[in-house]
Amino acid sequence: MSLTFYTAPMSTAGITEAVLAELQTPCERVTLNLKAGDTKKPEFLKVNPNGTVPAIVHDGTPIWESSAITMYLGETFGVEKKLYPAPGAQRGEAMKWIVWSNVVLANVAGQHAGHLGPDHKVPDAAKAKKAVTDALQILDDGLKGKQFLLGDYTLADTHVQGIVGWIGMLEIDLSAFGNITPWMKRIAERPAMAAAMAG
Ligand SMILES: N[C@@H](CCC(=O)N[C@@H](CS)C(=O)NCC(=O)O)C(=O)O
Repeated sequence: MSLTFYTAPMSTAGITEAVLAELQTPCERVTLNLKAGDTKKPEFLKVNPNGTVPAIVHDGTPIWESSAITMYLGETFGVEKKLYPAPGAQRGEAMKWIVWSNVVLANVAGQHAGHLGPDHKVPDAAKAKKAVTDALQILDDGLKGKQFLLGDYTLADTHVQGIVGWIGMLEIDLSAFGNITPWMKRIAERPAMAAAMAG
């Protein structure tokens, strides 16, 4: 088995870093320097033509998009370890949260992030921020009465918390969400997460 992981510090690849830490799957790590333009170099564009991290190559097959990587690593290495559901309704729920966090949550957060900094006072900044808090409310409601998204901890939690952690750095008060805040704390206390953060 060969698994290569293309990563960069302080990037979306942190999600895959956490997923691999949970799975304890050995891999060869290639750390790229975003500022030096490593993701746009021809040798990396052969792996990921989008020029973004994370990307993995498993036994010769390149896979990009963090949500696809989480689901692929989960189904390949996580089922026996009880970190990812077997095919069925629970698998569907895991996929729902993982894809939603990239397609909906990260998207509205990205639009809101565009309003921060010098352009902070643009007219629809309040609307952009509300789109983020509305999406976070969906997550908060999904966590109601549960320790984790599917009840027990899965890689869906690992993935979604990565996006929420980023949102916490975008002038959004996560403490306003009564279920998200303790959920983030429970995840941060996991040894694999501590290791991923330190790594
Ligand atoms: N939707 C992609 C987003 C990946 C992405 O935008 N990665 C950024 C870092 S956070 C990147 O590699 N940018 C290229 C660069 O800055 O050179 C995913 O979830 O994997």
